[in-house]
This record gives sequence, structure tokens and C-alpha cells, in this order.
Amino acid sequence: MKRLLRPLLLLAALTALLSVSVFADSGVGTGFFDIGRADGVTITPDGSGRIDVIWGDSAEGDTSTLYQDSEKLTVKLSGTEAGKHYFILLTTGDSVNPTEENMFYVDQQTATGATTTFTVFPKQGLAESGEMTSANLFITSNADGFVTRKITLGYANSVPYVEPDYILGDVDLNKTVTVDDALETLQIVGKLNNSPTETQLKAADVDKDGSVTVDDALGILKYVGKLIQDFSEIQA
Ligand SMILES: [Ca+2]
Ligand SMILES: [Ca+2]
Repeated sequence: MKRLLRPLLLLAALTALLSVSVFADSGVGTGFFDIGRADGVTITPDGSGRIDVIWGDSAEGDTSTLYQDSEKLTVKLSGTEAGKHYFILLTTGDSVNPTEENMFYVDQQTATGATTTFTVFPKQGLAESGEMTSANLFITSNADGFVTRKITLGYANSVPYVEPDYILGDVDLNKTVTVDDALETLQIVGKLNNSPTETQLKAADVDKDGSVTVDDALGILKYVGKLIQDFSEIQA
């Protein structure tokens, strides 16, 4: 009986593991994703909220941040000078040169104060159904010494995704990122935890350099302390 029990237990464990991967949450994503950053620019997408996704049909691959059902971006530019003109331009594809074909939105505002707000609302679909595109948002001005900003972003139209089986930074896998996760990471680094799972190691590598180090623990602390909004800020 004892000899039979072990393989049975293994089988049960294996079945549990398999069913987890089979039933990973999946869906279809439409909206802006992986919105980059630039000095003095805050971008707030509309839509039904942000989710971490891995594009395609497997839970292996890079995680993207999708703003589900977003169609508009509220773009706030700080440090503007009253009376100066500010232009915003949205282009798709990898080319940085705006042309008639790749330009999807353009707007101009005359600043009335230190903050100027744009609503970027492309009236035409940025990508065909089932496809995604990379895009660039440019902000420029006739103000003296203004540095043109370029922000990269993505747009998906009805593209299948799988939700990752972990949240980046959630090392103890309890679905939230807290100080405990930084401590857990330090325990992995200091070999106090000698048996972290593959999933824990992936969740702990917040700077995505392929290994779990003190930098990852510090990154989690920065995130918890809101010194960074997103782990992409500490990724190379
Ligand atoms: Ca956690
Ligand atoms: Ca790392």
C-alpha cells in the first residue's frame, strides 16, 4: 500500500499543477498597452482598468500592461508657458517621421498656465481586428528651449491574451505587493529560503535582468513606497 501511495500522490500533485496551467485566465484585449514615460508628462487612459497580460495563447512570455477598452488618453504636460503653443501628435508603426498614412491624431493647445491637458482620441482604429501596433506620441512646442517628448506605446484591437500566473513583485504569491515580498526576496537572496518555486523566482525578478538580487528587493520597496509607479521604471 505504501508503495502505491507515493506514485498516487505524485499523480495528484501533477494533475493539480496541470489544471492550474490549463485554467489560467484568458481573454481578448482591446486598448492601449505598455504606455511609456517622459519628463513632465502624465498619461491617464480611460477604459475599464489595467490588467497584466501575456499576448497570445500561452502563459510564457513578456508581461504587458493593458488598459482594457481604452480609447482616449488624457495627457497632462507640466511646465508649460502661458501663450505658447503646444502640439501633440500620435503616429503608428516604428517610423518616427509623421506621414499622412501613419498619423492618427494631432491637436494643438495654447497654454493658459503651467499645465496643459490634451485628450488624445484617435477616431480611426489604430489596428485591424486581431492585430496590434506600436505607436509614438510626440509633444512639441514653439516655447524657447522646449525639449520634444516622445512616448512609446502599443495599441491592440481584439487580441487574445493569457493572464500571467503571478504578479510581478508578489513573491509570496498572495496577489498583492507589500513589504513582505521585499523581505521574501531578501530571504531568497540570502539563501534563507532555499526552495523558492520557479513562479516565485519570476515574480521576484522585478528588474527582469534574469536573476534575483538585492536590487530586486529594493525595487519592490520603491514600488511599495510609491517612489516608482511601475517596475518598468527600473528595467533596462
Ligand atoms: Ca505578496
Ligand atoms: Ca533581478
